[in-house]
Amino acid sequence: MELVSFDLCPFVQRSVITLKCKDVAHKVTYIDLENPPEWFLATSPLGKVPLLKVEGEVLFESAAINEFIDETTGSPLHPVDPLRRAHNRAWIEFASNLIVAQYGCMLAKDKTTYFEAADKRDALLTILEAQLRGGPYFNGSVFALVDAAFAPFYSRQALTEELHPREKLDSFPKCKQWSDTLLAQSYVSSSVIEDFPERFNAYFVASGNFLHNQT
Ligand SMILES: N[C@@H](CCC(=O)N[C@@H](CS)C(=O)NCC(=O)O)C(=O)O
Repeated sequence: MELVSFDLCPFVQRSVITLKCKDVAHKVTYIDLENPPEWFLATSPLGKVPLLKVEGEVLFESAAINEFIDETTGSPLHPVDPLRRAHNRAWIEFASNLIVAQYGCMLAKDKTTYFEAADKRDALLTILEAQLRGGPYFNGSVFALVDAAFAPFYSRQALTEELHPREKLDSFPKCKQWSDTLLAQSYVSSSVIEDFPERFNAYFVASGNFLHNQT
């Protein structure tokens, strides 16, 4: 399997986590999303990463890619019970909304915009916190695809929490505990490029955002 990636993309990270967790041999091809190659534009229906090239097909959308990886390798990470599986799918979509809300905080150029974006993200975290039960994973004792979908949010939050008190998960203790569990897994910690913190910070410093450029 070949995963087409942009090195800071949280959606690609979901698939890397799934591939690593299931010990699936794979290759990652990085592209520059600001200067995408022609072959990428010709094969990616929405012009987005991740893509998964497999058996002569090109799959897109991280949720679909992850389900394919899960169904064709090892024992399933998605719940077997249809009701629970549908429930998890819905929360995977929720995770995408949370990642977009997080990106809004990271892109905000001034304090007012940042606080508005942080309010939107925290409103989602409040809903998520109320949903979580005993842990340590979303469904209980076993890591699932839904955990892979949220882990990239926590990887980035662990970097931004040093920048502003509002970035800390202190008001969301169950999310914090879940984050600690996920980030301690080797298939999560190794799912980003080696110099991820440096590349991540450099990208947002250069964007002129509020969080990385507070004076
Ligand atoms: N819903 C998609 C979102 C993927 C996505 O937004 N990828 C970003 C990079 S993190 C992208 O490729 N953006 C390029 C663009 O929008 O032009 C998924 O889950 O795979």
